[in-house]
Amino acid sequence: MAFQLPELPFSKDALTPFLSPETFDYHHGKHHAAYVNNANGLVADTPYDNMTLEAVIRTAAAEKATGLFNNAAQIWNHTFFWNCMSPSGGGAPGGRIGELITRDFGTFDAFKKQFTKAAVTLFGSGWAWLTVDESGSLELLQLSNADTPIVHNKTALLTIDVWEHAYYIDYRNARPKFVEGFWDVVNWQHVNDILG
Ligand code: MN3
Repeated sequence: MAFQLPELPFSKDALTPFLSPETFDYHHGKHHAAYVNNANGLVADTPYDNMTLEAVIRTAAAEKATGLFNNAAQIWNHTFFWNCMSPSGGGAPGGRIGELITRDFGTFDAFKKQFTKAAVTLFGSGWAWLTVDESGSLELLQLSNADTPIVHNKTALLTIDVWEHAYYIDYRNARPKFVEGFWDVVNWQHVNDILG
């Protein structure tokens, strides 16, 4: 079963001016697509061939199959990232995630500052994540390159891609401006759906 590039959950002009259609042409149409094509090439005619994407990620990590892990994890991370944004998103969260953020970070502003800092200060390429562990505690993670909460036994709730390819077309080198704009599109409904 070959992996497929998922459709974006919004039209590629839906998040303008935060992100331009050109960014999605490259980020989804070329980068995400390349991870799908690379992973399909690497699993073909191997024992990985019939595994789910999450099983490929866990197994490749355990077997130190670095090339496959990187491409498979990047498929999953990008699909998750698209679902973290919505043209009707932004603002302060309600529902369960609103309650958990208040419980674990004190205020939404305090959470926003810490998540922003994790995203802005991550050195090199990677992802900032909000996760929840088995005990139900929220935790921020800075993960480099393709690393993913799946192999850290955390459930992903929210992420921002801070690889340069995520923002260079619209913001050049100004990662902090990109991260600032993210708050206007955060899809809190998606986070609450995960929490059930
Ligand atoms: Mn990316």
